[in-house]
Amino acid sequence: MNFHLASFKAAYGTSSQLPPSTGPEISFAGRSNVGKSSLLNKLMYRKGLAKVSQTPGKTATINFYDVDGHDFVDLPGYGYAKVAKSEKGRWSELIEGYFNQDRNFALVVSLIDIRHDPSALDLHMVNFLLEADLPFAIALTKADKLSKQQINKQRAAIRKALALPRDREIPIVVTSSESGAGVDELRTLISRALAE
Ligand SMILES: Nc1nc2c(ncn2[C@@H]2O[C@H](COP(=O)(O)OP(=O)(O)OP(=O)(O)O)[C@@H](O)[C@H]2O)c(=O)[nH]1
Ligand SMILES: [Mg+2]
Repeated sequence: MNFHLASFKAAYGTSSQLPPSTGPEISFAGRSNVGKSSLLNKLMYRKGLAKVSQTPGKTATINFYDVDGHDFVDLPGYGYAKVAKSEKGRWSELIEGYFNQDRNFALVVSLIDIRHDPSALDLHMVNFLLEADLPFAIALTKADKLSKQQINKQRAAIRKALALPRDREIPIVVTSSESGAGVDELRTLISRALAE
């Protein structure tokens, strides 16, 4: 699979506008500002294809990208406290609306900031993915901000907090969109998920 072959496809503001899956798709979920759009750009070898911002809440629509014939889906971030209540409702409608559809989920990449313990919403997301029995992987983001020792400590702490079941192999990838760490590993996971 050639991740260089990437282009923007479409943006949707409500889940009812979403077209049915055209094939197996790869989705990126995580709290606002965790680094979803940055990681997508890194995966696609593109600097500004997905819009990145220091201000949380940059991605306010569901954005579809075509990567070598496969849909990659950048979801709006959850849990941004400063967003107006009406916007929060619209966002959760978008995220829940997306996941509640009968879509062809090949892999959900659930992003969690490696510097912090998972938030209640992160736990909610992971529990939903487990209960819905969707294929997913955890990407721990912003690893460039920690030392090697801190990375190992946080990876273990987050794994414990997520209480992942032993009978399902949920990959946890340590990533950085700054250094590119873990990005190839994630490409391999994605390619494999799409080949299944
Ligand atoms: N140091 C460092 N900063 C990062 C990394 N990934 C993202 N950032 C920064 O974190 C901020 C948010 O990144 P985005 O990629 O826009 O995050 P997002 O999850 O798409 O945010 P929303 O669209 O608001 O949900 C930006 O300032 C990025 O430059 C990383 O791996 N390392
Ligand atoms: Mg974004």
